Amino acid sequence: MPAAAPAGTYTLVVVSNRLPVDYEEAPDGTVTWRTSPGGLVTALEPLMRSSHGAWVGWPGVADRDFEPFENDGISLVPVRLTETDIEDYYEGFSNDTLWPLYHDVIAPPSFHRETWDAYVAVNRRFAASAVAVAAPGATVWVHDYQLQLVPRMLREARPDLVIGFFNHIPFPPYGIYAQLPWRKQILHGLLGADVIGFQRVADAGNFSQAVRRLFGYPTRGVVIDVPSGEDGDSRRVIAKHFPISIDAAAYDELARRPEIQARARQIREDLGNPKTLMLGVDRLDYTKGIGHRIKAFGELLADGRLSVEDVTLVQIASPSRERVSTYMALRDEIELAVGRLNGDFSTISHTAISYHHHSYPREEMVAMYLAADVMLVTALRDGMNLVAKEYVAVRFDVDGVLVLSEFAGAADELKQAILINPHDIDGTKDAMVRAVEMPKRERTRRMRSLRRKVAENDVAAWSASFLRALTGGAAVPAGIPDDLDAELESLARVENLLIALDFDGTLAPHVDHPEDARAVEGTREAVQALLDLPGVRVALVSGRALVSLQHVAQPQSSVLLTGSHGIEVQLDTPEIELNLLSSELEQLDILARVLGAISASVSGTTVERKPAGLALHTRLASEKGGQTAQRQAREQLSEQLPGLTVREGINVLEFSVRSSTKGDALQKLREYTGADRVFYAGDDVTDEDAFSVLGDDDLGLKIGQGATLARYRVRSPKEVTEVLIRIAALRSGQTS
Ligand code: GDG
Repeated sequence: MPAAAPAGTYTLVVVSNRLPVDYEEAPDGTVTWRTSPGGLVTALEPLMRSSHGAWVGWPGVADRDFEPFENDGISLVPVRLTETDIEDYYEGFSNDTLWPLYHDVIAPPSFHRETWDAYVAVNRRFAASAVAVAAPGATVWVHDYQLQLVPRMLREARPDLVIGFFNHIPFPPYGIYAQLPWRKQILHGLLGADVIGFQRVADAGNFSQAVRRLFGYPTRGVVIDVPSGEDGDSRRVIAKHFPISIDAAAYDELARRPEIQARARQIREDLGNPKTLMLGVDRLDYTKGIGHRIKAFGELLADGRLSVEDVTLVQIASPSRERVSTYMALRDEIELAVGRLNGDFSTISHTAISYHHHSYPREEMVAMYLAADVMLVTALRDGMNLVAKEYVAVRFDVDGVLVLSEFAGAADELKQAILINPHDIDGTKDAMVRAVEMPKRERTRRMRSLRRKVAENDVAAWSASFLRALTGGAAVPAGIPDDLDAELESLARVENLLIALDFDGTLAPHVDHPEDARAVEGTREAVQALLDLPGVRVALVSGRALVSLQHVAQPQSSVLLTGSHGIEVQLDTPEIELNLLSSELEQLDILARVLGAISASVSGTTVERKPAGLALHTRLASEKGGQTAQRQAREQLSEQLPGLTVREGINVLEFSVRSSTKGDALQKLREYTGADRVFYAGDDVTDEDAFSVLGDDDLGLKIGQGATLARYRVRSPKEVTEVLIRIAALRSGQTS
């Protein structure tokens, strides 16, 4: 990101409903702002400081104008909300329409046209505030369901911005989403972003499905092609899961403090030192399954499987959305259930449920987590559930049992918890008893694995991976980064390894004439060194036609080849696999005629024939000529051959009669080689299709700048060759 920005503007702008500060006014009128210690602030604070960032949001006080100010080194830009805005946009549309709808309609959503109008108006206000402080080319990261229209509003006002959106709550299946009268407007709003982040794979999938059903835009894996103009242009939008996390080290550190451990002991003592302390910590919300938990606990006491002499349940229900009627009713319902249960089962010396309807300081929460033998997370639907992760992060003693609903996003990662379906009361009861009775060894084994997960993917890793996918815009330094080098060591050790490489821009620098492209010095030797090692296969994955790839790359005979974005495949035999239908051959003829005519009329453009399509190269044309040729090609072909696949590369526009991507090519190669792990390197947008099919264990390497799904990045083909040499050396044991 550029370091300098015009005065009053910022290169990174975060937009969320609430600013991360609380307003306090002393009786004498002095105003102070206290940083509210949310996970998001912790995640973004260092970045905000180092990259000249600002945070746009509502300061928590209605009907008041505040000038932008600085707090704890972060620039804060307050957005004004009136009492009516809060009622209609926040409590109404956000929390009484979107919240229940997105949480699988656990409570019935209300649909009111007036609250929708307020939602649009307030989103516009947030967008305007962000536009006002965003430097040219700035990155703007919008958060959560209250602001889903903001990405599109930003793009319309400022096409120069890089726009990200993260949805903290689930995205519902189409059958539910479709109920929303404004379903198209919301999707359209979100699709203004370059990257749309979700908590779970399933959420991103639901979103892509809604886009297909409502707009018919093509989606491939995590990539959505969104038409961006009249002339058939499209933008690539990435919709992918980025599971959020917590500052695990900070929780661990707090838990190790002697005063907090003393407090944990005190809590147990105050509760009469029960054999087992169970804990629930939630905002008082109907999505959290507090009622189900209480019901299961009550039945266990009634059945005599647990007794109040041995087990106490502490339930923290922090106050939330108290002016929304569903929440008022929920509070009555929960408190009635707690009262009944305590009336039935508590004794003078033992309380069955110790219930608390307040908020506690973080230190007290940590002490409670430490004191609890069993943590109950029984959400009926939850984006992630950070409480589950906090419990794990606190347990430095590697003890304690987490009972976790499979309907919380955290269940995708925390597989060593006891996973439950909270709707199944009998199953939940069995899980609770199992947690109480779990032997120490099993507790330790599970908790160790849970702790590893949470420590590895902490909130800093979360925000870094989101921003990496979003921007990737910073200048890339020369050499192999340290973290990549560390990962190469483990990659080099796997039994069956597939090294798949794009050619142009990855092994060979881009050149004016495609036939002149050659791999950088040392590449051939590096590839040979890899080919000489047992268990290693090397493949080239190119957009070029195979004949052209063979001509420029001159690969060794044991290199596997795929060309034309996976349409042509050559695997250990001289034959090239490719089948075209007669209708596809006819389409090819028309394509050749149209592009031939355009190329003849715009100087500097050339047409390359490919097995299943043609490419129009504009690298040597003037900028205007290139644009004209590409526009004419799109216009004429969208009329004459509407079903064609169009792909845009650097100064090249490709049309194919058969749709295939480098992702398809890579899948085929993975299957064929039976590789345990895959290394893929590429530089172009078309390589994103390959990165998108990589698994957690695989390694993606992007060459150069630009948004990417790859985890690592190097500057140029020279570094790629260095990486290949390094893998070969590590695998052959020629290095320490
Ligand atoms: C939304 C999504 C997603 C609670 N009571 C007290 C207190 N807390 C803290 C917890 C935790 C946070 O509040 C709650 O986070 P959750 O993730 O559990 O749930 P939501 O509030 O519904 O959050 C959720 C999250 O966004 C992030 O993306 O995980 O799925 O619904 O950190 O510790 N903290 C203190 N006192 C309390 O009394 N100090």
